[in-house]
Amino acid sequence: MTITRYPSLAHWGAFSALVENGRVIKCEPFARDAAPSPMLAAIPEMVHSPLRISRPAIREGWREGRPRSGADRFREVDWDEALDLVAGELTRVRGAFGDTAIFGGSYGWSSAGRVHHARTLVRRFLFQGGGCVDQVGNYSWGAAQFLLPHVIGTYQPVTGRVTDWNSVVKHTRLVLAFGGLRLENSQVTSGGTGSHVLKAWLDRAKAAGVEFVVVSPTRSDAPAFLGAQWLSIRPNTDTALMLAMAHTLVVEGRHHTAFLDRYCTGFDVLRRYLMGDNDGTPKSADWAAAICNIDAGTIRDLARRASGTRSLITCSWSLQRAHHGEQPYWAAIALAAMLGGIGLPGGGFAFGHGSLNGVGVPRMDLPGPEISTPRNPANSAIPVARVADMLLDPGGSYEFNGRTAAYPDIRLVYWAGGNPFHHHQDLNRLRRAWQRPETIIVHDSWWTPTARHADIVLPATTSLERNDVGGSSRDPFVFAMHRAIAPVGQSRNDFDIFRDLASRCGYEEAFTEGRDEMAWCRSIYHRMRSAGAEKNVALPDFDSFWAEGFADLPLPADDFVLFDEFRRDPVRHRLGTPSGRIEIASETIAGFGYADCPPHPAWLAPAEWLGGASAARWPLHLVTHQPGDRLHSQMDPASVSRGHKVHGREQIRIHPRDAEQRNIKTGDVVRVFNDRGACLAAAHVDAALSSHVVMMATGAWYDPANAPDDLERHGNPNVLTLDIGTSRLTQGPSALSALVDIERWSGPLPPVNAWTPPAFCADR
Ligand SMILES: Nc1nc2c(c(=O)[nH]1)N[C@H]1C(S)=C(S)[C@@H](COP(=O)(O)OP(=O)(O)OC[C@H]3O[C@@H](n4cnc5c(=O)[nH]c(N)nc54)[C@H](O)[C@@H]3O)O[C@H]1N2
Ligand SMILES: Nc1nc2c(c(=O)[nH]1)N[C@H]1C(S)=C(S)[C@@H](COP(=O)(O)OP(=O)(O)OC[C@H]3O[C@@H](n4cnc5c(=O)[nH]c(N)nc54)[C@H](O)[C@@H]3O)O[C@H]1N2
Ligand SMILES: [Mo]
Repeated sequence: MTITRYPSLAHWGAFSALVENGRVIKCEPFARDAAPSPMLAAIPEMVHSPLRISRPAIREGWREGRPRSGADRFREVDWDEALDLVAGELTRVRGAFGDTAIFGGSYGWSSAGRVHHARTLVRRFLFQGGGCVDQVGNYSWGAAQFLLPHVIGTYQPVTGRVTDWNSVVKHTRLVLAFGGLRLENSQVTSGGTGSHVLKAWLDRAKAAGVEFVVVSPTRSDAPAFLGAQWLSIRPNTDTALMLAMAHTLVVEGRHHTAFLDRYCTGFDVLRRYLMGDNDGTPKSADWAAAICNIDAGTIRDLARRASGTRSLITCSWSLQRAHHGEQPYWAAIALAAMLGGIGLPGGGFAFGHGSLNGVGVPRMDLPGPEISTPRNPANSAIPVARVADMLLDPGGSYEFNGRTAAYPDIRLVYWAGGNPFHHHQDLNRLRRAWQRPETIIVHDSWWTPTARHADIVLPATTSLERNDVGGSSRDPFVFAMHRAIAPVGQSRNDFDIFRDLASRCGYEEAFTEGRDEMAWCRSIYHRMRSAGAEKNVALPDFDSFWAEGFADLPLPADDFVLFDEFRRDPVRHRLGTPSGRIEIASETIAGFGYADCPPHPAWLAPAEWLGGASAARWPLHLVTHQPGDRLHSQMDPASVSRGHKVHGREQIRIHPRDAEQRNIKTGDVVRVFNDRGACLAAAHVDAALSSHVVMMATGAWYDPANAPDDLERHGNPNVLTLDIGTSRLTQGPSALSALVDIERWSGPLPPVNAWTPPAFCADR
């Protein structure tokens, strides 16, 4: 049998799909990838998985209003019936309740291919049909996105454009990495990557003599070869540590007054707070030591080391995915300003070095390939992570970034390219909220937990079954993605599904703009090529690009240094803040009067943390990090991820002392629980953790047992996490603020059903 190779791309890397007899048998990494992701091995299994949705399906009991249990049977129907039904529901709901009765934010990563990017397509389709309620922000860096414009006039540094690794290797002497530099996370770039380079950059930095200090609840947040100093910190207390470093700088006269005077505003306000002028509490190293469990001498020493050399303060995105997540980011900027290195090569602050492969990678400043999203005529959107609040409280009011708004009354939910039963917090609450809408429509390729909780499920092709162009504004490559196999089952491309729906609703031409799949591939590539031409970057013509399988951008001539122009000329290159400067205190935020986001960086105790009152009852802080062996929930059923399950459960890491107290050993099945829920997991005793911290990866497919106990059997930690906004300013997710307890599971081990497709009822 002959084997044919097709170039393709996933968020975790570029590859060639090897196809034999109509099946993908292997994915070979892109030849120029320095460190390909092992996750490529999951693709053939997933493409041909028994969990593929093969036909459109309708949930039994939907019409009768029976609750969505996740265990309902489905009736398979043909495409015409399904599409008529969907078009009919959209028309009915728009007519009876208006466009804002449709929720189409559809948060989620979808595919790396940009023509077929499902979330872009569903929003485009719904916006053109009259609009819908959208979502703004994201779960990745939602708090930062709405805070940073007030402080530095832009949120560009969280999009990946930070002082680049070239500049760090050459100029930085000390990297202070809050939240660490986790190599596992660098397997991924949204929109894919041609080469995994974090390890190589860290090697070069190490060889250049750069020192690393990693502040984190686990030693494993820094790869061992880095020889980093590990400061074990209590989760969610980085702000106190940063403020105490700032306090040390002030009392020892080490802060850079010339920088603060010329480039910042509001330092006096922060200074008074640091000294305790108003509240009688100096934010000294001794004060912080009791909060973050790091001794005062170490804190003072760190401040001195950072001020005596070219230091870079970088924070992982995880720091702001917590209650009051604005504060560590604002405090990091204030601290970097006090150190005076902002705008100097290798100095200042950065976010996300180590959160994603593309962060800090030298790249020309050009957009990636993208399909455009039209305006939403319904002009309505909620902060992304407030979805359960919205569903539970129609008409209820909420505050967000200086505005007060009311939640819409949602009758129909449309989701394509995301998995809310993966990404949202407090899933038992989401499940209650999810019962409110009359109709839920989902496109996916697999029977995910979200698909099983939907009423109308439409099977989507995977990237291997269609032609596309992929890439990202954070990666120096753009990729041709060739259709490698025929659609599996009766799956169809999201694009074709929406085209046919748009046709039924009378706006096909607007949706397609007269283009078919290949015409869209050409069009988005040409847009990128023209943007390149304006900057004298010559990309090959489409046909050569398509035949070659990729194109790459030349390296930029200069190292990128965040805010170097502002540093050179703060008048000409004033920032986009009201003062044009870095706002260490913000009058705009002061004007909002939010007690949960004061007008300067401040220590605010999170709703749940180890120093709080509830820790007496729930003594362990649960940190939920990104999974090293899958992308969120994607590919969880494949062998790469499955191979790390123990007794079929996701692992939970626990400190030896905490394990011993509970008579728990590595390999034991445990129940992790709090007032919101409980899940099973397999214990892994790990001395590389801070004590009273337990850690679980996200992404095990949600597997709720039925009432009364709501036990989640597989190890999805989002049944335990807290579903509140970071603050009224940004309303980001607070996933990383959760307290739990844990005990050995002695009952019979229930089966995990999440990877078994639903039952189907016979055709009528
Ligand atoms: N506790 C906790 N929770 C978290 C986080 C955390 O740190 N802690 N992190 C959060 C973060 S940062 C993020 S970004 C989110 C991620 O949340 P999501 O992006 O929702 O997670 P994914 O599992 O990537 O879901 C993508 C879905 O799209 C489907 N899909 C892929 N390609 C296609 C396609 O071509 N067409 C269609 N129709 N569907 C497709 C996949 O099968 C999958 O079901 O999770 C968040 N949740
Ligand atoms: N393999 C793989 N890589 C991924 C993803 C994936 O699903 N799989 N997802 C991608 C996505 S969507 C995103 S947004 C990024 C997210 O990137 P991040 O948000 O940076 O990643 P996390 O894994 O959530 O957290 C990184 C580390 O932060 C530490 N941490 C948690 N809380 C605290 C705290 O309070 N203080 C300090 N100092 N440290 C803390 C934890 O020890 C954790 O290991 O990752 C991306 N990379
Ligand atoms: Mo994310």
